[in-house]
Amino acid sequence: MSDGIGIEDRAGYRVITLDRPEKLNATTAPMLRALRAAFEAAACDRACRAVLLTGAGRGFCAGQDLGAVSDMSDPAQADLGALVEELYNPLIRALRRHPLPIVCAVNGIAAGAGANLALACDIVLAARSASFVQAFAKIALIPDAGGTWILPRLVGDARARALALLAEKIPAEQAAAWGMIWRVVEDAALIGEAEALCAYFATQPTTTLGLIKQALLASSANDLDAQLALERDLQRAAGQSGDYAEGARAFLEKRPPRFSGRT
Ligand code: T3D
Repeated sequence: MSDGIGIEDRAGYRVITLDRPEKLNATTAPMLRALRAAFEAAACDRACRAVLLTGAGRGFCAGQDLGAVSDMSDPAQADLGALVEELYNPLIRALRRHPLPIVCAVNGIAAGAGANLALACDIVLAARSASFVQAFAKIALIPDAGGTWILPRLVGDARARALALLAEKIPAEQAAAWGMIWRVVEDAALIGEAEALCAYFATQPTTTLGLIKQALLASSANDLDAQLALERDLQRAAGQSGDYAEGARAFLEKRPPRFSGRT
């Protein structure tokens, strides 16, 4: 464990665990820096082909540690914008632009920036007992960590508005029914299912999965023509990979493909 996170290597993937269970893994500056560094290191490690993010204890993440925000006595001096710019924005960018699939196992409450950290991952599984809350308005803040960008895209404008303005806790099943997350899993099965997903990704065409993420990220800003042009360019890159040759060959030979990952 270092700076409130744990890092563990498995065969073909890495598990990153938010590890301040006594505070429901509320984030501090060292923790956010360590988290970003861990994701950057995973991106550079050729043996790592997926990342699993989860939380220790009964919560996933309660957002910013409100006790760690410096001077609450003089709000006029506080610059939360600087904190967001230094710590949260680079982390969310790093997740969305990460070349590897990121699976998030939400094991309990995901609140504030903790909720949006989970939603920035590629595939979000949540324990049946987990819940999500855009807690910000309850403390007179706005949703950050990409919340105002990703929520309307995931659940539509009407639900995003209610979630942000009311700051009501919603259960995992509701989140899945609204398309906010991929799937709800029984509590006892959560980690096993998330690990199985990462183990599956560790056998897949990693570079191409990164290109798929790149295309999906760009689609939110592109018009159709720009997106079609991007698909052309990325497909050219995918088509020149050894993994495409292997995938097509394996199909024709009626056998499972053996993807090398980063070719
Ligand atoms: O710097 C900035 O502020 C800008 C960036 C903002 C990003 C944000 O994330 S703002 C939103 C911050 N998060 C919140 O407002 C959520 C606060 N927490 C809660 O509302 C509740 O704790 C939960 C709904 C998440 C869970 O409730 P419950 O009843 O299951 O647990 P609890 O008893 O409230 O919490 C357990 C412990 O964790 C408790 O500590 P204690 O009393 O046992 O020593 C509680 O104080 C601590 N804790 C929970 N959340 C935070 C926290 N400590 C510090 N910061 C927290 N965010």
